[in-house]
Amino acid sequence: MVNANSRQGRARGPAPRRDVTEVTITPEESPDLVDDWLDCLRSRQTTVYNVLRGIMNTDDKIGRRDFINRTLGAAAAVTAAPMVWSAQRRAAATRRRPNVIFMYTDDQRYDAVHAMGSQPWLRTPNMDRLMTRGANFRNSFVTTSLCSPSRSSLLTGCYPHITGVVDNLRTSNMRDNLPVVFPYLKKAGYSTAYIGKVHVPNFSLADRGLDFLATFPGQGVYFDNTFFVNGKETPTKGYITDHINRYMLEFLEERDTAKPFAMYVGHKAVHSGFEPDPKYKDLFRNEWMPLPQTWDDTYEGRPSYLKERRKSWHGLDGCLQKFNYSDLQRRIAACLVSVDDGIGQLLAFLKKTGELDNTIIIYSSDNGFFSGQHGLNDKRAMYEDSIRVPYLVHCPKLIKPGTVYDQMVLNIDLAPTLLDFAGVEIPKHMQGRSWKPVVEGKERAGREAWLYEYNWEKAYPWDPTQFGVRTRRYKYIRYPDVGNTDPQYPMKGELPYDELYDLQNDSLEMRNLAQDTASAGVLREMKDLLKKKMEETGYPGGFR
Ligand SMILES: [Ca+2]
Repeated sequence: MVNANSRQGRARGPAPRRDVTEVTITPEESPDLVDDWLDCLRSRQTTVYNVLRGIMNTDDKIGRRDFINRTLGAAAAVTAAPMVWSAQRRAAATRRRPNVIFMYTDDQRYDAVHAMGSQPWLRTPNMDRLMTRGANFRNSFVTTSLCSPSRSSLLTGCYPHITGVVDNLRTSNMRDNLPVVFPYLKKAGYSTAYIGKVHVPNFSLADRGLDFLATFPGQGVYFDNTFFVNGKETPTKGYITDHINRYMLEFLEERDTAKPFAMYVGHKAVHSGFEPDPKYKDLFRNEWMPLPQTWDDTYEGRPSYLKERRKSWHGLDGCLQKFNYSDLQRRIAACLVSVDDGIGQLLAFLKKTGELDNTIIIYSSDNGFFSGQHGLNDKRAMYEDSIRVPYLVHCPKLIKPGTVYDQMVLNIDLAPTLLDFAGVEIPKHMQGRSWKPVVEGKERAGREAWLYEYNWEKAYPWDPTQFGVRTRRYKYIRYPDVGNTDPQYPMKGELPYDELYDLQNDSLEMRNLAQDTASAGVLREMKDLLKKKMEETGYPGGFR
């Protein structure tokens, strides 16, 4: 196997070269950063808050990049745990460890799997196999419903305000010395690979503990995409999903079979502009796609930005100037067929090599998606369609066919979960928690509540900055007054603004209870819970 620790395609300019295979960040390395970080948390400085809400004021005393590097560097410095493995321990543990695969799409709705029943026109027989022969985590969420921030969490197990990737923009930087999951797995004896889309701005997976890396900068293109395979520029002809599937199989064929393997597969599909393989493009042409129940939402008692967003590129009155609704759904369905083909190839390969029983396959998406629900398109907002993702787990050795889990799992849980299954001690700086105890039947309740964050993006200015907390029953969304003077910032004069939903009695989130006097007690509790979660996760600036 060739080594991936070499030049790799990068989104922009030369990224710093640093071998993080050893994964050692200690307070001794950067004592000043520790002090900075703690000072920030103590003082809740306005400047600090301004930086992390995604707005760079020109009169800030320190630059955004500098701030993130300094403070977040300190966060990891305080908590990162060194790993110590004896050769004997490693060899013994390696023999019984499962292979782990994380495959994810881009912008796939949580219910865009045929076997889930809500979109019966879909043709996803292999996703269906993962679900019916494995498990469906039906309460799976992302802590930011946006590509790059969520992807940074999937790689590190940390919230976006810790990874530094607070939005999709090129000014948003992954902190260079925050470890991703691969060096831990490699050090534990795993053969490691990443295939496909990464899409984290100014970030490269080269030198980050991978034995095989076949990727491309940014979004890539659906046809004739240029990959960088272990640093080598490699043009391709044809459909991107087929090439991602091919590289996946190439890694599996060529890896060191004496070791267990860990592999991420990141698909470009089913991201806009939804371009299917020509051989599948007419597959659904006779399908009639019903409009979702909340299509005609009038947003009564709800934040005013929704009406504006409906008219934008991220709302149906804007988006459907280009796509008609049924055509949009047909395109998405056709893109998923190629992804599903790859799952079929993967299952067949693992069956052939006798590894299927001891391989954990996790299938998900980087964020959810509005497909007309609430009159919206795209993601970002904290409503269920946007924050829920599919989460299928297949491993015959561990999971009985058709298992359904109701425990809430998050994108930040992935990295710690993979390490847990690999027998690696979970580093303290990772903020997610392993769901291995859930699968083992040791944790019936799961987490009680979790923090959501979204930072305003100037490029798509309809959604304001928002924080939120979701419990099993309730959801509270806070649109803070961040003092943004940009003319495009939404809801001026209405901020701060609260939303509260009782998901048990209003699963479609149509009735905002924030002004309901009978719900005042719940609102107060949820607000306190949000403050607590922001503190626990080190959100600089805290609640506003
Ligand atoms: Ca995405």
